[in-house]
Amino acid sequence: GGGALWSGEGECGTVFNYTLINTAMNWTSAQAYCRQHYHDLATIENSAENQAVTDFLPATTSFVWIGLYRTPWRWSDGSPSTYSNWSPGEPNNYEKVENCAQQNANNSWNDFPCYYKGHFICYKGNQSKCTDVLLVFAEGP
Ligand SMILES: [Ca+2]
Repeated sequence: GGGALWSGEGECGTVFNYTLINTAMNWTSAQAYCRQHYHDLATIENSAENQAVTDFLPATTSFVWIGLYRTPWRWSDGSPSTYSNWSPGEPNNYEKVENCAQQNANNSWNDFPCYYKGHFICYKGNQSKCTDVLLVFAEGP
């Protein structure tokens, strides 16, 4: 006999694909590493993403590199995002050599000399992730 096919779509949501790299590198080397192994240094486009990056930071990490640099300020992956979360008084371009951006453990950003070595956040790009589609086939009488 004929069957009835029922299908339901799964739940979908955005997955933040950030990864903390626990190897200290300067900003340029960090960018090259992320581009080779992931997508790029972290792009942060809104406060939710900013929090997602913060969640990666262990208490022992004073800062991580993110994919923001100048001049003008722009994202390593070319993202047009205008979101920013500078610490009060930043970016101050201290001694005119602070051309890369770090995120502090307090969740805000600071411009900092690119040659400093620090841990960093790579970015795979956000992806929409859905649970499996449920397919149920029921035999009719
Ligand atoms: Ca600064």
